[in-house]
Amino acid sequence: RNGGRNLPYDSYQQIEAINNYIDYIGATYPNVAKVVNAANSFEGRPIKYLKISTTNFEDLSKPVIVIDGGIHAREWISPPTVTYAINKLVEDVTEPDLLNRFDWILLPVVNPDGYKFTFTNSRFWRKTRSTDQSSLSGFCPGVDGNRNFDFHFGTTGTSSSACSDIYPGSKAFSEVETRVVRDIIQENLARIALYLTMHSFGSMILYPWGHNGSFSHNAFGLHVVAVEMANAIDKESLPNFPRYIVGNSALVLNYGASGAAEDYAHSVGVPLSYTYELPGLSGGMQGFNLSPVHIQQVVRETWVGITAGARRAGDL
Ligand code: ING
Ligand code: ZN
Repeated sequence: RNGGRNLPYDSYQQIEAINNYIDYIGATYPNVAKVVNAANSFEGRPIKYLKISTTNFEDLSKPVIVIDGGIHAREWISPPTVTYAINKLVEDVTEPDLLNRFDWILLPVVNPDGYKFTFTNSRFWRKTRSTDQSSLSGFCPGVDGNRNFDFHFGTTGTSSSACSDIYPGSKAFSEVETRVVRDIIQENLARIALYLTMHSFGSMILYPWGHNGSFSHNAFGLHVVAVEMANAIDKESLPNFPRYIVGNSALVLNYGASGAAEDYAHSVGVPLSYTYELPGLSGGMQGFNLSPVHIQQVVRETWVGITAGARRAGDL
């Protein structure tokens, strides 16, 4: 499609189109965008992200903002919120201060194998597609990427059955897909001001500690910035969209979950670390099937939330 030039926002985005778009951006805007082919997924698909920087990541005083999406395969509204952020930072630059003040790392699809599988085989697949976890895993492939991080691994909100949707894996970072996120965080740790991981659904902005509902040393800052992001989104939102709820992950969801990306990033020192639960507009599995007519609205209002968080993180 157009040499990768345009991604649709009136239908869901295929993995091949997202990868072509990332390559197109890197080739067309080499002064601000660098493609990183971080690794190949379990099934051999590239896991690609963009480093967006006016100084080629050489000004070590700039804060870094990291946003990932698509760690859970069926949450289709997540990747377009990240590709739209790429568009707003590189192509349709209406807020140049955001490009100048920060370096950005944008990873639209952490789990390309699972994402592909939801288009070709099984719409509500959540996990990765790896099969090397245990003897059982040949029958039940896949690991929950958002239980696979190394923080209180395998303690709460997980299942030791490989067939479960919340199977955390045989050990922390068993999955190449989560290792890519880990390495991004580790390589930029000193400078990451804000980490966002995009999920659906529920219209929530969640912060650590997700494993047990306790509050971190930075709970006040986490809460204040979350409220500001939610307020910014709600100002752009529509009457038929629910208002965003903000709070500690385990308290808001009413379940704790260990090994989540949000907790890992915060535990290693990222001061502001959040899970976005994007809008679903219906309950049950249909919440993952947000009608494509709503993609435009969600990506636009989510970008407003991201910009509010970025500006506040840059001021702290
Ligand atoms: N929700 C997250 C999940 O992995 C979450 C919620 C986030 C729990 C952070 C704990 C910590 O279950 C979705 N939709 O995946
Ligand atoms: Zn999720």
